Amino acid sequence: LSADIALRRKETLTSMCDERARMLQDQFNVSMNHVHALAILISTFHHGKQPSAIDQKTFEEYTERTAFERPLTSGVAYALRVRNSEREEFEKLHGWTIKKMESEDQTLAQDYIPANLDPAPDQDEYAPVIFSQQTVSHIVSIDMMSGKEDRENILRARASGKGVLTSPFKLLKSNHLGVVLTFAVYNTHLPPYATPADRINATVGYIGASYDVPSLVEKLLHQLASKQTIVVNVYDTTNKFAPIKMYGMDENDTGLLHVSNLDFGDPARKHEMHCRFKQKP
Ligand code: WA2
Repeated sequence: LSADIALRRKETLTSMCDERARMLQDQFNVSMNHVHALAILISTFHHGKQPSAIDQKTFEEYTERTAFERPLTSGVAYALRVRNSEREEFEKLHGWTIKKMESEDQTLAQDYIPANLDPAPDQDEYAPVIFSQQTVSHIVSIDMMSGKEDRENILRARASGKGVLTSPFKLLKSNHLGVVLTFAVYNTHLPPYATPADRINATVGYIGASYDVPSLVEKLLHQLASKQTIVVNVYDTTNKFAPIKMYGMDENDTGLLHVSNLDFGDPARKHEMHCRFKQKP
């Protein structure tokens, strides 16, 4: 194989991989901006109005009609911050108890419904989902602080005021790995220099979006009709010694590999796209 052809092959792989990585990153960024706007919508029309202008029906209709603004997401939901001292009143008002997030086998069961879940055990505070897009209605009433990944996201989102991402984990009622994006909702308009303590104090709830990564990346790559040519894998490389595969088959070595960086907007997480040609030259 001449050096000239080899070089051209390398350039082709680089540009195909970079293009796909940029598309994925851009679509992720577009969704993130819209989820951020939803946090402001909740702050303005739910917490900022007496009585609230948003109920489950309004939220469901609005999020369904604006779903095109959030490519790659499988659903959005709003969880309210509830202190233990407010729990009884909250539960009486809603007519249901705050539920504990349950084990995988329980949530994968065909007849799984939140009403069958156990009540959340006593905690200082909870984050029960009160509004949801219809696609994730199975998380209504579940305390999002009772799930490890969701809890970490909530704590980091409210202290930082930024959109934050979980590591890949198995989402409820899904067979694949996904990630959750969280923005805190505050009861006042906080200045950029607000301290973490100010932010934690002013927190009233959390808006979150779930990304079913395999099916959404698949859909994106499908639009490009390049699947005969290259194999794409997406990794969470936050821990570079233990990367987590979020999308793709086992990489089989066909020689040339190109790695494109992916920036999903949370500096605490690192992601990469790995591309290879399907066939050896
Ligand atoms: N949304 C959908 N499926 C899930 C999930 C989740 N979290 N966690 C596990 N499976 C309401 O950060 C607040 C959404 C959490 C937001």
